[in-house]
Amino acid sequence: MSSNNYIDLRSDTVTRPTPAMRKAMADAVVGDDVYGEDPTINRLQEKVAKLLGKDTALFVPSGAMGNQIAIKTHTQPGDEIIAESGAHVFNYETAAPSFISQVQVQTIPGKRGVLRVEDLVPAVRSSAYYMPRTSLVCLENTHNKAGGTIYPLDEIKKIRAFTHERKLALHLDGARLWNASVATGVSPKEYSKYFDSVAVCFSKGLGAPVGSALAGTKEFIERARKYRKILGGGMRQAGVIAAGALYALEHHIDRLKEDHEKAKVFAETLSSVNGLEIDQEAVQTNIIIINVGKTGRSPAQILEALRKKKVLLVEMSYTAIRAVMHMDVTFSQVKEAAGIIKALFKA
Ligand code: TLP
Repeated sequence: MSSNNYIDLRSDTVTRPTPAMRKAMADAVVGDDVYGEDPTINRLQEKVAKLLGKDTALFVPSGAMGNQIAIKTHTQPGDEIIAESGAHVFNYETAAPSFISQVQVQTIPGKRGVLRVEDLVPAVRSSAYYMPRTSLVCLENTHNKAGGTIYPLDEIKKIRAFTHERKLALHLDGARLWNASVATGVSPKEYSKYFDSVAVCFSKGLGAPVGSALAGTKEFIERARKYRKILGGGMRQAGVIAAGALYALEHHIDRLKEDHEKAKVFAETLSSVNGLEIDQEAVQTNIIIINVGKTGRSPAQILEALRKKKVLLVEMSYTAIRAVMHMDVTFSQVKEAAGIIKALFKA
């Protein structure tokens, strides 16, 4: 349950470990992972590699670190990478591609977060010496800023064929890949098959307190391990947190469908509210983006009014706010929150 009687829908990152997860963490067998000797981390990495069908995986403290290590490992300074305009790697990782990897990001607006191969073809630079070298394409599944939208597998396959032909690396920000998989029935392994590297998170919908992983070939992960150390992500007896991630993978994937149902209920309740606009077709998993541009109130004003009623949402853009469903809110809290928002716009 959310603390202080707030219904906290700011993110699926706000969950607290369950008693059973805490027990698994307390009981974890640990060792020094900088020596590769933490059995729980090794078990987690093996499990993730298997789930994603990759040679190997690397435990990292955060999703941002997983993505940024991937970008660093795939590129050289002065390169250009391509991402959708709303991509997390571009918008919410504090300009890390330029700060850490010294690459620039070419962004292309997609439809509901999805870039098609036709969008990529003209974006890849020619080999003229004065052009940046395009070296990497990053996709996001599910797509956060677009509202938890799912990348169609057919489009991923086409993009893979294209990037392969043009010798570009393809990275997946799969922070919420589990949500995409539960919603479509397409396995994480099938989604991952088309990517050179995949970053996944355990601390979003799966409810673990900390942790993400980056998966790829043995050679790729060996180089990535060096960058993890450079960035300060070489941890010691971190099996304590890896145990939470393992517990999450073993127990919390299937239940994501409940969060998707909550999102539908929430979005439908708000569909007829004056001034609020929700792209119902974009509500495919656990995120709802509400456009408030026509309410005459700013996101900040709306969020403040909701906070007073003990409902927390977050600003997503100049005209939009976001609600995210997760395991620490009940169906009745979700209905209550939707009712409070509805009431706010009746007056
Ligand atoms: N996203 C957070 C915020 O940064 C917006 C959230 O509350 O949704 N990729 C995607 C698609 C993400 O949504 C996030 C987190 C990350 C990467 C970064 O993960 P962390 O926060 O673990 O670095």
